Amino acid sequence: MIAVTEYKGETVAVLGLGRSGLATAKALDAGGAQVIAWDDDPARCDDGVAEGFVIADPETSLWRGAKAMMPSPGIMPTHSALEAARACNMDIVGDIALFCRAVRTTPFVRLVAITGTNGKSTTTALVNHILQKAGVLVEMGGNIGVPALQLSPPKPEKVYVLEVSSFQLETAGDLAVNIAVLLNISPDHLERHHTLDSYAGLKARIFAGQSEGDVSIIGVDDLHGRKLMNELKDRTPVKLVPLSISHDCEGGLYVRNGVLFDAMKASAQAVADLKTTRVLSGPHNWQNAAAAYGIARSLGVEKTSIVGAFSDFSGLPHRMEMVAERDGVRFVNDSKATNAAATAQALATYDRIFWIAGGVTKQYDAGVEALPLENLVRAYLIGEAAADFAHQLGDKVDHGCYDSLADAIRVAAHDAWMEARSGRGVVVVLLSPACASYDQFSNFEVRGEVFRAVVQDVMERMPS
Ligand code: UMA
Repeated sequence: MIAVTEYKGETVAVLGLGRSGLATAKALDAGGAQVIAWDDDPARCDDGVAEGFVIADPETSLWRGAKAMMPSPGIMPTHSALEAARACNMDIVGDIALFCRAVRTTPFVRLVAITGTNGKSTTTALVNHILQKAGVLVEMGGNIGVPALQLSPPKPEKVYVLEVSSFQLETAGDLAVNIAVLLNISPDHLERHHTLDSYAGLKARIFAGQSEGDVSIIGVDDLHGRKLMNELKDRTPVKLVPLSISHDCEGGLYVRNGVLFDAMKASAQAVADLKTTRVLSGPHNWQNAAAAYGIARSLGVEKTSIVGAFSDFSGLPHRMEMVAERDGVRFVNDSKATNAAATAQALATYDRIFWIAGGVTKQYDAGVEALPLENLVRAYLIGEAAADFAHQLGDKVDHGCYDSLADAIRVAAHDAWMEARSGRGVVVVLLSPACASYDQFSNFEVRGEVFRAVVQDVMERMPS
């Protein structure tokens, strides 16, 4: 745990006592602050009491006396306690800002922050893997699941790799990290950020506070990335590294036909054929690999060491995770694909796909009609979105609607095994919902676990 000392002797208010809220409360308490806390879920307040924190309703005067408020990332900016804090000019500071300010005081600590709509977890995990293999003292955290303030204390030369979400960027202030990465921007979380422009504006905060000697890596394959690159070009002393998987980039990193080129310092040099790697072979991962390469090179890791680490990176759960393969049928869990852009990547990666999709659609997504449907053999539709997806697929793709994920998996597995008998190579049963999970599951992780368990059950019941 990191002790946050900047509020020593002051009263501070922690709003939300989930993973990041509890870690924040403990870090502030360890640094000598008087912590008052609240969660709208009484069970979480009980967790706070068990940890020894003072629990007080934000409506009480105790909160008005606080020096600062620390809201959890999942709490909407319109929450009444946040509105009240803004009304009385209270500082509102998120855990990522507290973390960066606390660890930066240790000499030679280096901070890497990664954001983007898709791929940020994979990139974060890949950087962590590369640095570990290169013998660098490294730890990763943030949106990837381990609250930043729960990481272990800083040591000179230690590298912290943070995945940072748009929610966290709302309260991150000037992060001033050594290396900041924006992978891509496509519509997501607009129920909270309202417009794509405001979402993109938040994402751009990843670069806030950077100065000479720092590095900004910017994915320029979408309009917002390109716009940001142009804006920063003439007004930052930071080293700007454009990154593309669609065109060659002078002074940057790019992937052409699966081959990663490094043009950061000198003329472009081919450094790795990503197509030959086990996990990073699909186009969506080329962007992640290129960004991870740029980060590791900027930290002084040798090219050969980075390329070696690409080969044995095992990927992340719920992101195009191969969970089983038998008799020509591969089962892939891509439960993390909660929006159309993420699913589009998965559909472009495999050839003959038995596709399980559905859940709660994001209103602003273009819809399944806009997805690359040419590799689909059949679609198995579930959840709230099933009827709408069925309507959109029409007679373009054979499809059926199912009551549960388990039903969809069983029928898809049967159909896929029938198809695999044709002997034309591996077919894929792919869970890539293009939807949020909360009509059927508490989160995408639970949905992915159910997929794994049902696939396991189907395999066990198969005659050998
Ligand atoms: N709560 C309230 N009032 C509200 C809303 C929530 O009191 O109006 C309370 C809940 O009762 C709960 C707590 O706040 O006890 C939950 O806080 P939270 O939603 O911020 O969840 P944490 O457990 O603290 O997890 C957060 C991130 N969650 C979100 O951003 C929604 C986790 O990202 C992150 O891994 C974790 O901190 C550690 O840094 C998850 C996520 O879904 C993976 N992120 C989104 C995404 O990737 O798309 C952004």
